[in-house]
Amino acid sequence: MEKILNYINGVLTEPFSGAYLENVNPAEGRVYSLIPDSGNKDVNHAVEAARRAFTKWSATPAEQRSAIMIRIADLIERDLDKLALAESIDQGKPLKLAKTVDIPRASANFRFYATAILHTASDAHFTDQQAINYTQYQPIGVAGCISPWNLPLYLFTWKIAPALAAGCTVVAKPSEVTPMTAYLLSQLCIEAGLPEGVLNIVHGLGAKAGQAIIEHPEVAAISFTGGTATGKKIAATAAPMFKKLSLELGGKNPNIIFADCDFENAVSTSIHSSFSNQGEICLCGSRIFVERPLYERFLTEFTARTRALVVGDPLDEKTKVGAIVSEAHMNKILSYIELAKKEGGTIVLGGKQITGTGRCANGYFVEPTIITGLEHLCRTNQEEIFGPVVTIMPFDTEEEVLEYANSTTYGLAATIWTENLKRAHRVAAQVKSGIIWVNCWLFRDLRTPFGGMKQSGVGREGGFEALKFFTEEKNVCIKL
Ligand code: TXE
Repeated sequence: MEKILNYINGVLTEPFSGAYLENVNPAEGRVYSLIPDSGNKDVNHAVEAARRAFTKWSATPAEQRSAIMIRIADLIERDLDKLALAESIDQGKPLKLAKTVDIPRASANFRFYATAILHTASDAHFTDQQAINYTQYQPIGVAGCISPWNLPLYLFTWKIAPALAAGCTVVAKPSEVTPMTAYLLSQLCIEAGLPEGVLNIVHGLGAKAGQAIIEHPEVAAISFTGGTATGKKIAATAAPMFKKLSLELGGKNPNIIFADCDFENAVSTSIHSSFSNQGEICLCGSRIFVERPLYERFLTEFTARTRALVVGDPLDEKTKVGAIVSEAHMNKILSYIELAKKEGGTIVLGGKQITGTGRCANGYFVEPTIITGLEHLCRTNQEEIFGPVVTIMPFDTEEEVLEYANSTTYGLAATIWTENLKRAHRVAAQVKSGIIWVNCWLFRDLRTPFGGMKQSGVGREGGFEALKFFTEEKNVCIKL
C-alpha cells in the first residue's frame, strides 16, 4: 500500500515514530494509502529546517523566488490529470470538478503570487519638509499553514503561495483526511528546485501535528482554514504568544432570492451553490430564502433539478454529486437531517444515505436533500452542516429576510438574486458577510480580499493583503 511521506528539509521522509494512519477512499469506503502520524519531533525538525532556510530565502531576489514558483505552477498544470484523480479519490469529489476547478486554481495560486511579488509597492510620506517616512514590509519568518479537507490542494496552495512569495519559509499541514495532493505537491517542489527547507509539509492529526505547529515558538504567523471550533482552539493557543493569525472558518450562508430575479439563472446557479462538492464548500448557500410570490415556483423547479442530479462514482463523467469525505462526516450530515425532522422540518427531497454500486458499494453517499418548514432560529438553520443539505424558507419583506440572513453566528458569504440594482446594493450593504455575490456565485478575482465576519473568522486571504499578512510592517522616519 502506498505510503505518503513528510517533506522536510527538501527530502521525503518517514515520521520519527514510524507510525502511520489510514487514508480512506470515501467512494469505496476502503483504506488505500497510509499517512505519517507525525508529532512534536517531526514538527521540530521541520521548523528547524524552515528557520535555517529563512535567511537565504528571504534575501533571494523577488524575481528568483517568482521564477521557482512559476515552475511549480507549470508542473501542477503538467500533472493536472494525475493531481485531479488523486484529489477525487482522496476527497470523493467528482473528478470533473477537480479537473476544472481545484487543480487549475492551485496552479493559479502559485502563478498569482509569483507575479504579485514583482509588482508590490510600499508607502512613503514627506512630512512638512522635515522628514521622510516610509514603510517596509519584511517577511515575518517561519509561517504555519494548516488547511482542511474540502478543497485540499486549492486551499493548501492559497496559504503556501503568498507565504513563500513574501519571503517566508513554511511548515504546512494538510488535512489528515485528504493528504495525497499535498504529498504530490512536495514531489513537484523537489522537481522545481525549491531550495531545501523553504517549504516543509508535515502530515498527521490536527490535535497532534497541527497543535505542535501552532505551539511552536519559532512559528511567527499562522494561516488556518477549517472548522470554527478548531479555530477557537488555535486562537486560544496562539494569542498569548502574540502570533499573527488568519482564521478562515465555517459558514451558514444565506442565498436570498427576490421575485424579480432572473429565474433561470437563480435556479441553475443555486443548484451549484447548494450541491457542488457535495455541499462541502464553506461558501455554499445552505439557507435559501425565496420571496413569497416566487416561492412555490422556485421550490418546484429547484426540487425537480435536484432530483435529476447524478449521485455516485466520482470518477464517472456524469456524476454531479460524489462521495462524502468520510464516514464520520456522513454520519454527522445524516444526524442533522434527523434533527431537522425533530425540529418540524419536511424533507421535500432526499434525506437518506445512498448505497453505491460496483466498486462504490461501501462508499459514503448522501442524497441531495431539501428541507422546508423550519424556523430560521432552529439548530438546523443555525449550525454548519457542510453537506448536500439545504433548507428553503419564504419571506415577505427585505427587513424580514435580512433578519433571517443575519441571525446566525456566522458571516462568511451570501448570494442575492434580483434585477433591481438599488435593492441589490441596499441589501448587500446590510447582510453581515465578508463576501456578497449578486446574481452569481463563487466568482472570484484573486486580487480581492477573502474572509468572514463574526465567527467565520478573522483576517483576509487573497490579493496583496495575503502577502502583507506574512510580513512585519516597519516605519522608518528620516529627519531632514
Ligand atoms: O475540520 P478541522 P474537520 C467545518 C465543517 C466540518 C467541521 C469539522 O463543518 O464538519 O468544520 O471538520 C487541523 N491545531 N469545516 O474536523 O478539525 C486538521 O488536522 C492545529 C469547514 O475536518 O477544523 C486539519 O488540517 N490544527 C471548513 C484542519 O485543522 C488542527 C473546512 C481542519 O480541521 C487542530 C473543513 C489543532 N488543535 C471543515 N485540530 C471551511 N470553512 O472551509 C485540527 N486541526
